Amino acid sequence: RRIGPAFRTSHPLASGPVVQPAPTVDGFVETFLGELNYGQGTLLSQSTVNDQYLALARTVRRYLMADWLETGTRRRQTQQKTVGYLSAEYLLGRQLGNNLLATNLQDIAQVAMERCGIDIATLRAQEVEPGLGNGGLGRLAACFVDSLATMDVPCIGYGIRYEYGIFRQTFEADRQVEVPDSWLSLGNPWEFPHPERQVLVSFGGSTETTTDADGRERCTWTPDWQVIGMPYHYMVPGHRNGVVNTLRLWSARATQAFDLQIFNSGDYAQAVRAQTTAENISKVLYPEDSTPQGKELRLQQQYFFVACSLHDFIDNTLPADFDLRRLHQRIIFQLNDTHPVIAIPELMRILVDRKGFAWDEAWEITQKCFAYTCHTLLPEALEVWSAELLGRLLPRHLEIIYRINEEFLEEVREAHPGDEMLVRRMSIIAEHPERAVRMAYLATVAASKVNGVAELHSQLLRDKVLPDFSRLWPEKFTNVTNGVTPRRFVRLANRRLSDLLTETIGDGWVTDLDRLRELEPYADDAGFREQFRAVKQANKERLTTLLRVRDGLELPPEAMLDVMVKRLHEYKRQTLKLLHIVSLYDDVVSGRVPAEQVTPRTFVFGAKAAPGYHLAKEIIFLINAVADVVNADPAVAGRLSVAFPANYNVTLAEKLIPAADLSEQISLAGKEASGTGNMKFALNGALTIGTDDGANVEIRRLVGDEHFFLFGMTEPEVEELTARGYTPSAVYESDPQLRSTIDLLASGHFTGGDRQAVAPVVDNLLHQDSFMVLADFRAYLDAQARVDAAYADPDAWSRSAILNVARSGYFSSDRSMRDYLERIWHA
Ligand code: B1H
Repeated sequence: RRIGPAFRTSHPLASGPVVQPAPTVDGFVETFLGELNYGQGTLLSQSTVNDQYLALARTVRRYLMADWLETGTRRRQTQQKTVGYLSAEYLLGRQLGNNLLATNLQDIAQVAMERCGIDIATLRAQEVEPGLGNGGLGRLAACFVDSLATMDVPCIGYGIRYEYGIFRQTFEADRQVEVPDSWLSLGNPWEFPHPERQVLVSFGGSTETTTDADGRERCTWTPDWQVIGMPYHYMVPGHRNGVVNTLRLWSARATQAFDLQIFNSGDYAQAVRAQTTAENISKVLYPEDSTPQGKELRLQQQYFFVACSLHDFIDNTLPADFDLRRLHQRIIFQLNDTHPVIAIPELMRILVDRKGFAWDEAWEITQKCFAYTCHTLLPEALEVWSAELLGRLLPRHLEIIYRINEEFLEEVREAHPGDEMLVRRMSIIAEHPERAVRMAYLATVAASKVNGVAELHSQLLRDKVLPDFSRLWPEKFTNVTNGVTPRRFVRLANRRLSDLLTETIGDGWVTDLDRLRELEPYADDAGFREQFRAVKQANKERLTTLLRVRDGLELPPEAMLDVMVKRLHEYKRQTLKLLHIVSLYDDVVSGRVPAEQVTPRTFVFGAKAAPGYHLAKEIIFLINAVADVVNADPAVAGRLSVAFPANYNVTLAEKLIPAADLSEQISLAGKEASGTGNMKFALNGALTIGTDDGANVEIRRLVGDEHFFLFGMTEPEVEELTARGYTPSAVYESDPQLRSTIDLLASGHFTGGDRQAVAPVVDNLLHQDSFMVLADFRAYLDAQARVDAAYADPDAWSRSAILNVARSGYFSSDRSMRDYLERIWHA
């Protein structure tokens, strides 16, 4: 073993305390200048903004290092059960601000930078956020590791260090254009490469089964190519508690053997190309949210990071003599959706082929070591890998999956003799349209627990997605409603609100969000409401300034800020929002409603579309086209404006959410597993207009019906309409306002007369409308009218907004972690 402490002596300095810089302005300045001089090799007078940013980041890192090392030592000593969070995505957001907050160095750093003649805001803006995720699922993983560190729960977050994260979105002629996100190009001060902890991962080849002298069958897998996994460690600091956990992200490197083979054949250029093939594995994040593409490279990514992680924990983290029969006492691997599910046959392979366990014993251990979180209800989002591909890439794993399935189906036959239909339905292996592995079924069979991410979702998961499984093993299924970290999404993103909260109820809420309840009485305090409104107004002004500088948008700072930010997906129904805007505009330009009667509103969209999702890209185009015309039309000037800042990401979310008055959560009921943006808005004092879907259900129950604008069909109503047969054109015919709205869109009014340009979206709405936008249009407009009426009374609105904040403490990811600990991890 190349790893392990090289220095195991009892030398007095061997494990001595780490020298930490003093948490004073002087100490900070000295460390910062040291980092500039010795780390960046420059002088303050010569340094660039990037030099200064890197030196500042490395300064903050120094304040975390002692705690990181101490946490590591403590974890090794106490041997507590660890959460191994397996996730293909971590959407971390910028690190500098978060780490300054965690170390309580915000003020010191600011003064220290001033003393050096530097505006710290400029340095903050220099950081490119690590966008190693697509949307909610990746951000959830980031919130969870934050909470676990804050709660001092041992956790290793395992994932992939993509060289390119989610693409940067730009607009050209109103259409989305993707630009590679080269987030590492200016240096990454937050990561620690550990080449000594690298791991070999095998692919391809064939297997052979032989029988030992003692009659035991043994399988050997002879792979035909390998890559090296090199870990990069990231600090995950708890909030001011001296705890720093680790995020371990894997990067793929070519092996020398791999190059040499080809190199020896004399083709140098081919040898170098082969290196690229290996390193492609961690090159880029697949930008598909909700609809995974069955691409070979993606399966390589999945196996790559999972194989590295299991090996890392079993062979490099546990003591060398550890008895693996007790593995479940030291680790629970939480599977973040199906993306890491190949870890299940991998652990079986390790136990049976490498460690010599009997199958049954290995299976018993494996079942106790995994739990599975499902994040979707969309059938197209449930990953399925063709047996051909899986067998070609991971022949041994496919054999193991077949055996797991055989034994599982025996169990089904025993429980339900004679029901071969049931056996076929539950099989991990689908036979049509081709033989393929249903990863969600594999996860469900192997896992000790299966959870959905909001109450409604967990119910539908049991009833609609995995009904046979939930009948067979009712106790296996549970719910853990998602949550968000109040550190990043309130304390950091909304400093003004945070200060007001802390002045009013103390600062305990940052790590105990239920304390926000203490705010309730202040909803009736006119003075407090005034202060609360001033916070919102200041946040709006900050946003208006940002969008002016960042996107050249000119927005009125006084209007109601109506925000819909999330991935672009038909089921989320950005088109419903668009129809609302067009109908308001139509009312005015057609003269039906005088402009003065329209509540001034600024509509803000933020959304990336998967590059191959054509209809989603057409919707983006149409939103931009409508924005251009509405913003330029004097008929609605000062009343309606539409902003679609490009490249919505965590950084922009932190600016947008605190400024919002109205949060749009308008998915078709039964489609959004949870949503987490909905929670962030409520916690920042926006009111929600939403359907009865995902976590909206719980938000509404907690904040109260009177403080939530509910509309639209319920999930059973959607089912019923589907069964009856839904005809969107009939809805169009029957509602004059809808007709007028769609006709205006279709006329080419927003596209310089080009009717062709709007046809993809309009035709789809009229003739397909898979997510029933037209069916909910009337209810949505009525609800929006209620929003206008409510907004007209600022005191009543502020009261509702304050109650939204006060009653949303439940949506802290700290609470989610407590639920996982209690219901699933028992750690
Ligand atoms: C969610 C995904 C997802 N559900 C496939 N599923 C992906 C699926 O790269 N892929 O192939 C990526 C992501 N993401 C979201 O998870 C849900 O839609 C939200 O409702 C939920 O709030 C979030 C966190 O649970």
